[in-house]
Amino acid sequence: MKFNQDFIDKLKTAKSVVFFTGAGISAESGVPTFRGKEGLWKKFKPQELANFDAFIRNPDLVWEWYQYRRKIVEEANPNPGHLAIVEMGKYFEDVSVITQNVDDLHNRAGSKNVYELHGNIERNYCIDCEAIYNTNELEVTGKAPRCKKCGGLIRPDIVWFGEPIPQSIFSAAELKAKNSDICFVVGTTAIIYPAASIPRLAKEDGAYLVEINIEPTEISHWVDYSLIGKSGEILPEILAEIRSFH
Ligand code: BV8
Ligand code: ZN
Repeated sequence: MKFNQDFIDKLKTAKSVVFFTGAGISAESGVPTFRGKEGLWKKFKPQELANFDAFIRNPDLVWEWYQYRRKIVEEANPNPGHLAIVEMGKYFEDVSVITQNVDDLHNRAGSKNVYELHGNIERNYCIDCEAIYNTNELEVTGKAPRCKKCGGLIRPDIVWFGEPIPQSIFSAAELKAKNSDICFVVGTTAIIYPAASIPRLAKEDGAYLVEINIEPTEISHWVDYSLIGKSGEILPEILAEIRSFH
C-alpha cells in the first residue's frame, strides 16, 4: 500500500502514538461488531440487554447474553491488526491503546498501555459489595451468579448505556490523546459518547488523525488521513512502512 508523504513524515517524527479502537479491529478475529450487517444490535436490542435496568429486570437473560459473547471472545484470537499495534510499540517512545472493546484482545495480543473505556467481559463484580470476580472463577449455571461474600447479584464489568465511564480511566485516556502526535482511529463508528470525544480531543491538541475503516464514518470528513480497508491488513502495512526506515 502506498502511503502519502505527510503521513510517512509524521511516522518518522512522532514520539507519542494513540490507537483509539472499536469493534472493527476485532471483526477479523470473528468477534461480531455492533452496528454492521452481522452486528449484534441487528439480532438483539441494546436497550433490552446492555443496561442496568434490563439486568435488574431479567438478570439471567442478560447474564446469558454475556456468556454467549464470552464464548465468542474466548474462541477468538488477536488478529494481525492487534499484533501490528504491539510491534509498533517498539518504534515510538510511547504507544497507548484506548479501546471501546470489552473483548480483552489487545491485552491478549500483548499491548501494555491499554485503557478499557467500556470495561472487560472477563471481569465481573457484585452489585452490592463490588467484590470482583474473573469469569473463570464463576461456575456456569445458566443463571446470573451470586456473590460468595454477600449473596448479591454479579454483573459483567462493562459500561452499559446510561452508565459513566470510570473517571480515572477516562481522564488518563484523555491526557494520552491530548499529548499524542498521531491518533489512529481504528474500526469504530465513533458515535458512542463520551468515548467518541477522544479523537476530537487529540486533534484539537495537534495530533495527526488517521482513520482506518472499511467504510467512511461520521468523522471521515475531518480526519487528516482516511485509509479505507481492513485494519488486519492496513496496520501490518503501516508496520512494514515503519520498519523500512528504521
Ligand atoms: C453515558 C455496552 C451518562 C457494552 C456499549 C440517553 C440516556 C443515557 C445516555 C445517553 C442517552 N442518549 C445518548 C446517550 C449517551 C450514550 C450514547 O452515546 N448513545 C449513542 C447511541 C448516541 N452513551 C452512554 O450511554 C454512555 N454513558 O453517557 O452515561 C452518565 C454520565 C455521568 C454519570 C452518569 C451517567 C455509555 C456508553 C457505553 C455503552 N456501552 N455497549 C457491551 O455490551 O459491549 S456501546 C457499544 O458501542 C460498544 O460498547 C462499543 O464499544 C461501542 C462503540 O461501537 P463501535 O466499537 O464503534 O462498533 P460499531 O459496530 O458501531 O462499529 C464498528 C466499525 O468497524 C464500523 O465503522 C465498521 O465499518 C468498522 N469495521 C468493521 N470491520 C472492520 C472495520 N474497520 C476496519 N477493519 C475491519 N475489518
Ligand atoms: Zn457481594
